[in-house]
Amino acid sequence: MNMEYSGRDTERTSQLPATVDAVVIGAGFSGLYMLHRLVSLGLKVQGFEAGSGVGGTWFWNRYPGARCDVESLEYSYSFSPELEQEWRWSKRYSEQTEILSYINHVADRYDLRPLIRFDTRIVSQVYDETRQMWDLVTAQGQSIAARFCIMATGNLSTPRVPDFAGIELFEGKWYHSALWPAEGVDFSDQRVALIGTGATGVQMTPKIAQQAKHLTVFQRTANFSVPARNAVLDDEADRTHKASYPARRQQAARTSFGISGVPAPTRSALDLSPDERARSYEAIWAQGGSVYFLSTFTDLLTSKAANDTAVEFVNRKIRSIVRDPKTADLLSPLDHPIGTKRLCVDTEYYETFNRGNVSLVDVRAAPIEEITATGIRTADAHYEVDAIAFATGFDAMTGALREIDIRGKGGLTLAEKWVHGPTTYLGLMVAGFPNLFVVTGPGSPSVKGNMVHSIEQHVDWIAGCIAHLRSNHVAAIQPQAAAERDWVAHVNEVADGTLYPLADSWYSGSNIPGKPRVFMPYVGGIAAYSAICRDVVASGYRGFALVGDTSAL
Ligand code: N01
Repeated sequence: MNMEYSGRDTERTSQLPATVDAVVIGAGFSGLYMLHRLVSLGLKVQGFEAGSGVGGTWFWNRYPGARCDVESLEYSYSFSPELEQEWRWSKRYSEQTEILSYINHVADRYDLRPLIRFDTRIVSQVYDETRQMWDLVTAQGQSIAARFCIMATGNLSTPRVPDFAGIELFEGKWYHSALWPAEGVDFSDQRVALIGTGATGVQMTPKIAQQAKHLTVFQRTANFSVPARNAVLDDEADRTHKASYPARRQQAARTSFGISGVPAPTRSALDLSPDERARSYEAIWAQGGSVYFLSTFTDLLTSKAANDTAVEFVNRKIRSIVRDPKTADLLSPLDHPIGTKRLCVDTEYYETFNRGNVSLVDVRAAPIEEITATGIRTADAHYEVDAIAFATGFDAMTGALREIDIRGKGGLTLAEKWVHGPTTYLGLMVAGFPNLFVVTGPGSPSVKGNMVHSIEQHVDWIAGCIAHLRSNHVAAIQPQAAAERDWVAHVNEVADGTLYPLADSWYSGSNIPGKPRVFMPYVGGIAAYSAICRDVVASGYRGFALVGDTSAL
């Protein structure tokens, strides 16, 4: 196998503590903040991270063009006013290297690194009902016990490398976007194939095209993309934003997406004349950004007729940018309402198809049949390439949890419990798995908004819950089965009131053959969700069973 990456599955060998109060798995945005909160509460904690450094998503996804599509002043921690003020973002949307530097800065500033065992995967996690403790084992067989386990394992952290026939015969190099070599890849003078046109492929395309001799993009499904309009963050914009940071964070918490500064829509797309509507879309297109675009009107994600107006606008834009009409047609999505799959944000994606060294291949019409020693064979042609970049996505939301052999009460595995799809209460906990918390799990808004905002909200909730249990000498908390059932029904009911179920996407597991089709994120909005979480606490952890007395242990 020629896939190149570094930092996986090696382990430091020094002894682990036999027992800690809490284990935190994952050292991305979630894991780091969770560690910080638990240490502040006085808990003895141990963090684990499969990679050789902190950063999670931003550690692994080093592909060309990787950057966040939420503005950096929003996509950053709010827990520390000092941190907010001292960090200076250089761009409206920061690139991966800058976000990774920020996360490293946070790890050092709060002295979190010594708490983390790097290069270490947890492979098994078993709940002992007698001791009311979790027993965990690492890939190399080291053990540790903890009362609380916090899964900060991420929503998009299990890369999906398709098992194309013949891949082992390929004589060039191939790479997956989420396992990209830390030292980068030089595609100069190479013929490169890019497979996948989701958010990742859309970011990679212009960057690889600038370097490669020729880039062939293999597209199965066209995706909508809107321009980022990325720009240098000037001193004035930085100062203004930072001067009102607390108010902005509070405003973000009152929105659906957890982002401040996006005007709340007030009108239906259907209330305007075609000319007025076109002017609104043009203004938002010029401003850039996906959340802005989807906030143009109140009903873009709930009314098919309203959504169709946005589809028509973007498809018209594509045809105005891409000179070859056949390529423009192929790039125009027809199979899903805009925004029901992740709306991509790009820098010159469509423009890139006007370059002489870029071609687009429709692998829906003629699917990829095999990878050969020298290229890619589709149903109707063979494409000679020197390198392949896979932007084929992830086993999202449940993949990282299912990779670990997690066994709760009665020996039930999480994989068995979730055989028909994930079930959680609030996306935070699973019935039958006491003291196991999931940060931004299935059933929470997570990927449907500003991840860092959602992460902080979850971590604060979990920290508050653990503090409550400890001060009341409660040994364990878990959801009641009925509360979990009701929450899953509510998540589905809310999704069914929108257009989201009309798309095949990783939101519903449909990108992974055999994965149960269940719409996983909660799309009721961050503000509504946070209010429910607060209310559950205020009503004495409604829907949870709190059991056992630690003073007797
Ligand atoms: O993955 P995807 P992604 N043959 O699953 C194609 C976040 N993110 O890594 O649609 C041919 O969206 C597949 O085709 P199809 C963001 O949340 C954020 O791009 O299944 N093609 C699709 O085109 C995002 O949604 C940022 O027909 C195959 C692509 O691979 C999430 O990560 C940037 C194939 C996979 O698209 C995942 O995005 C990047 C096959 N056998 C990512 N198998 C920002 O913040 C798969 N495909 C900006």
